[in-house]
Amino acid sequence: MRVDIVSLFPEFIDQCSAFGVVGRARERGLLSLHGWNPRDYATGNYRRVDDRPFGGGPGMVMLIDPLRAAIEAARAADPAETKVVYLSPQGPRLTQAKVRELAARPRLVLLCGRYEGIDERLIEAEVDEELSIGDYVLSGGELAAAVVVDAVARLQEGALNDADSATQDSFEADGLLDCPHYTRPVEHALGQVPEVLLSGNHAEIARWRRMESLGRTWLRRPDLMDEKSLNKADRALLDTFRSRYLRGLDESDGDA
Ligand code: 9D3
Repeated sequence: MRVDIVSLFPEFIDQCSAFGVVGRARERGLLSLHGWNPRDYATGNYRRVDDRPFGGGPGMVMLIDPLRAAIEAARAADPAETKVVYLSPQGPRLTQAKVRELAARPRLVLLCGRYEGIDERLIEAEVDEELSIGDYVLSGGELAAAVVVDAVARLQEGALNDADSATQDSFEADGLLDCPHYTRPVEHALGQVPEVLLSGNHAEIARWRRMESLGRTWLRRPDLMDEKSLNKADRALLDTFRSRYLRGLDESDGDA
């Protein structure tokens, strides 16, 4: 997959994608990143990329023409059809479903804003989709673009090694949170590893992990869970988790 990034700081996303799974995907040729800096397409002695907002107010607005030239250069670099995604606080929030959709495309142009934002006419003319990464204020779209690049890169066929376990991930399997993980040593001053994980009984271990995933999702992210759509086995596991959890709460009440 090819991702073109239009940004005043294209090196930033490059650096964000140099390590780990994403770095390896790039080394393996599964992902290529190309930066396009609107500054390089700005004209005049000052190479301006922004100006003051009509109507007044604080901050600056990115100019249409340098951005448009950079987007057109990015489009022209590869004939495959491309979608232009503008990372912006006004977009719907990025989800794993959207990540899967973007990851399946041959290429993508990511547009990053700085300052107060981009002239609305450029957005209307060139942008296919806006995406936010969450309800907090960043100082520009670059970190959000790096998030998109990371999330789509690891879904490229061959990007993950067996050890990276794409399908066991929360969200990717069935939208549940992950179960807890443990490694050596078995006994530690901070506590011991749950007995079941040492049992060698793989069916029991799978059941325990499923129960923990269900239980944690119920406790921490009930918004992700539709209990009515759980099958019988999952409902039974969640009931077991709940009764153990409630008993645990009882005990701590008793101690107090
Ligand atoms: C303080 C500035 N705000 C005035 C009400 C508006 C504003 C403009 C530009 C807020 C943030 C930004 C820059 N943010 C992004 O470019 C951005 C972003 C974000 O801030 N949060 C979550 N997702 C994203 S994607 C791009």
